[in-house]
Amino acid sequence: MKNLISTTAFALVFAGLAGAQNPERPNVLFIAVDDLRPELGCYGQSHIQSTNIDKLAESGVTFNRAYCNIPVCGASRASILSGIRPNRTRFLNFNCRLDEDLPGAVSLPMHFKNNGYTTLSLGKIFHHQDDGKGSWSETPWFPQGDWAGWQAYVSPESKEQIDWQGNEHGISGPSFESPDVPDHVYPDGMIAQEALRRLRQFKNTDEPFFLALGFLKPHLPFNAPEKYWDLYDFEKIQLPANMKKPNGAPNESMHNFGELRNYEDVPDQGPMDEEFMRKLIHGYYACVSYTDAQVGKVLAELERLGMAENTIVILWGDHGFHLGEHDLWCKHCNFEKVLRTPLILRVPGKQQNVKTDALVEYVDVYPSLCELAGLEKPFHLQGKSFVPLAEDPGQPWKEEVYCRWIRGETVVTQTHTYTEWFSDQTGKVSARMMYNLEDDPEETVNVSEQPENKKLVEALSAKLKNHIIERDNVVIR
Ligand SMILES: [Ca+2]
Repeated sequence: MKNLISTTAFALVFAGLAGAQNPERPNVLFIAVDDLRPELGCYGQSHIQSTNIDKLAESGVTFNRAYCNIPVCGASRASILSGIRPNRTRFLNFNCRLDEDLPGAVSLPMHFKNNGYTTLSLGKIFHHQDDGKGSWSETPWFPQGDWAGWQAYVSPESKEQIDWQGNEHGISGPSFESPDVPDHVYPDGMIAQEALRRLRQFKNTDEPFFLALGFLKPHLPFNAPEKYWDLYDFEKIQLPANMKKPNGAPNESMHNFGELRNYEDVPDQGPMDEEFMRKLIHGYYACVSYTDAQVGKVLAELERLGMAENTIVILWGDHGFHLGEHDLWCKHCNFEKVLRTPLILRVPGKQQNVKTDALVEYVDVYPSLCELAGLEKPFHLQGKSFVPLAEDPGQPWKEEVYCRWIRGETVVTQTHTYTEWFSDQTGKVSARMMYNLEDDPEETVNVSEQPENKKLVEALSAKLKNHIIERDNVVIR
């Protein structure tokens, strides 16, 4: 711990001087979207209406192969905000705390604050509002309303169905609703309103800002104003083509999507009927379009105020999401649909409408933003800045990125994804799976046991072992 504090203090003093000598320090608009998967217009999905995020992508860089390091809200956020990888002892689940798992770590917003930025958190940034102590210039702001907590039900019919006892995840109500209400009745509309108010205030201040907006949708329950449901024709909404466990996949790869089953209208076990599943997909799409509209309001105001040319914008989803693929829903596993995420970066003055297939991961966000703002990178960071990709998106980049979930460790390369599960008792590998993303992008056949893949499996297994040693040996306390 002493090492961390003393070295960081030196880095901060140095970075502070560097920042003070540069009056044109760019602002940062840091937009987190909860449970957003890369099913957006800018990712080639024409059936989703995401015109505002698409417009952002047209003016920046879209990362086609971005990966979260752990597919669950709290842990993914703790990792991205600390620049430190999750491992077998830290950042384990939805309710983890950075302040408990890595006390003393200098978070991304704290680093900006220490370098003269005004840092604000609106909505869901850290999973717990009071986590990341010292990160923000003000107490994090979270919308309040008469809509039953963060799950935010507004229709009387929904409220009647709520089980107010709930559990650790919150109260239990229906999995979606579609009332005819204005945007600002729900939290995300309120977050956008507050963001507009804050941007107008920033217009008249000299200090640069790091404004973090954490939109709650499309996280369950899929509650959005009716007009966003009306953007889609229910009759045209289809179930995914691949709704089966992959051939030869180990049982460790599957789960019972308890997060969804916790809702009152979802059976605790067994299959859901087809129409209901299509309704869930419809709801997810509606929520994506609702959040997209809120993002659009904020970006339009940034433009109107003349601040877009001095503001870096980064938009990210905290992990991917299953909508029935592999007979799975939600996150919490090691498949591509859950590990791969949307990531868009806009840097004023840089190339526009850039797409890159380079492999990047969420520990790379912290060093990237440091580089863009001209701040020293704290020594504890485990990622690599992806800023050079904004200039030259096709250059050779990382050969692999790493993700993990509970006992499953995954390495992703340009062509394959390989996962090993280890036993809690012995610590040894108990199961594995591999998919060839070029031949089988939907991950339908586990090819880890095919004799012709023996050498590749050995090579990827060795990479995982080395990665785990390197990841766990970094001095962070
Ligand atoms: Ca999430």
